Amino acid sequence: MAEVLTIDGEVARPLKLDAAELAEIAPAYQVPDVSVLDPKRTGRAVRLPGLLERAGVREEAKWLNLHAEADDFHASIPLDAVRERAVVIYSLDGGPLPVKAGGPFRFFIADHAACKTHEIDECANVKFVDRIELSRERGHDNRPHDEAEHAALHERQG
Ligand SMILES: Nc1nc2c(c(=O)[nH]1)N[C@H]1C(S)=C(S)[C@@H](COP(=O)(O)O)O[C@H]1N2
Ligand SMILES: [Mo]
Repeated sequence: MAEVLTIDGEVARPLKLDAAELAEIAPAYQVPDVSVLDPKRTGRAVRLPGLLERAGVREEAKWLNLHAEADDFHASIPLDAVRERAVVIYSLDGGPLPVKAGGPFRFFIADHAACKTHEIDECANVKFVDRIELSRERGHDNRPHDEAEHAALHERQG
């Protein structure tokens, strides 16, 4: 089964898109090389507004809930704060984005703050994201919230 990214919640048209369908989103929303956003990152990405437009995001949507079923990691962030600078990285060198790069889909916020310094921090760059859920209220978030938890998470990630 192809890997798909679900976009649902406060949207007119819930979507399930695979990498090929993400690549078909209008060129204006494509970022062919994410290193332009962060020199340490590679791959092809699509800007968040391209996804929101396809899904028909509702006015009431205020929070973006990023879910990674693979390792049960979740972040809930205010939509307006990231709308114009968030992307989903979905491909590398013409193939799928590898798991070791956070694939098949990786949420990425340009100019994110350092870990735990803000709601919009590096920890919200959710790897293996399989569902982007729009909501009116803040949703489930299990990002590490103290130094020890965070160190333990990074230890597990290697
Ligand atoms: N699915 C998932 N995404 C995740 C994490 C995680 O444990 N699981 N860790 C987060 C944290 S705490 C950080 S700081 C960044 C690290 O991303 P990097 O390994 O690409 O630098 O990924 C974030 N995304
Ligand atoms: Mo982090």
